[in-house]
Amino acid sequence: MQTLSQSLKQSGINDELAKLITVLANTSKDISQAVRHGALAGVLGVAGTENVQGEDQKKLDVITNDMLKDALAAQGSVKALASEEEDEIVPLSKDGQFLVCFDPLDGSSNIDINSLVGTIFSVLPAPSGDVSEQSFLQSGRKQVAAGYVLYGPSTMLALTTGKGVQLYTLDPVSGDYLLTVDGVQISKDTGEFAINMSNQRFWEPGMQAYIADLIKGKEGPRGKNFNMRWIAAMVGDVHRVLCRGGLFTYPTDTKDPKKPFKLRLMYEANPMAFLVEQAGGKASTGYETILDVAPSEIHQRVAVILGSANEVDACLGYHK
Ligand code: FBP
Ligand code: AFP
Repeated sequence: MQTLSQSLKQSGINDELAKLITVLANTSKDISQAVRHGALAGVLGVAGTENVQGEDQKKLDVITNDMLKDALAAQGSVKALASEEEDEIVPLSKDGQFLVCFDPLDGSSNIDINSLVGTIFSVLPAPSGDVSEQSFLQSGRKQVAAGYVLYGPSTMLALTTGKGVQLYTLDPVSGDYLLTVDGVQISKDTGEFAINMSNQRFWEPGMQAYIADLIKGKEGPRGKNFNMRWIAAMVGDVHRVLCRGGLFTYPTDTKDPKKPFKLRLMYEANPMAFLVEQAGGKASTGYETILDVAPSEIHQRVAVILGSANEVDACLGYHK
């Protein structure tokens, strides 16, 4: 099996980008260790601080954010970073070629229950001149790399540099990421969906009608039974979609009128949409392709509907 460094070399991407991906991957190995030590290392529980979106920061959110920040600062090719756990962008190397956006530990509510969590990252080209928040406001189409690391029964890295999607598994013996699936393809059709059903009464009428028809199963207009899965960590749900198809959505809702969307564009929706499109799936807000959304701020949120192409189309049909 190829190691990550062998497969990056073979992919023909530029050396600087390959080095940056290697740094992200190596840091994720340290994060994997911190996550695995859990309560033994005293890293569970809240840090006593809030992030910019007013959410309690868990100790591991803060620790993993610092790990990535330190690694990227030492790397030299990153002009600035934006993180879910940082209010403002963090300028790094003046002449860096890249901007990196990340959610250091997605699925925070799973940390204390020893369930799935992950790291999500997106790499954008850095415009010339002084860096500011404006430099980051590029559509997801501009991403030069994106991926996630899933800290599950095994640690897995899903990566795209615009040449398909590769899945690597961390070998606990050698400490290398080994290429276990090359050219991931999401099945066009599916009988599985993922949504937080407890928000049903807050969804738009189109989403209510779509999910109601899925639940009617064989006897309903779709003429087949659907199964539901919800991990409460986007990395886990998107990983399942990459492995066996499915539709994942965190739709628009009116639960909190000031916050109609839950997931963040720059470091959750965009990288996942890039992976999903590269694997033959689709990703939409319900009204617009996610990768074409013009960002207005780094912590912006969007509605997300992604996965098996025909099922995303079926869902979008209810939004017209
Ligand atoms: P965090 O970044 O705060 O973890 O929120 C994102 C997320 O955990 C997604 O990964 C997941 O799909 C969703 O929130 C779960 O939301 P809910 O609490 O409604 O189940
Ligand atoms: P298995 O023993 O075949 O894994 O089934 C048990 C179980 O996975 C259980 O752990 C879950 O709570 C339940 O099945 C999930 O069932 P659904 O497939 O109906 O969600």
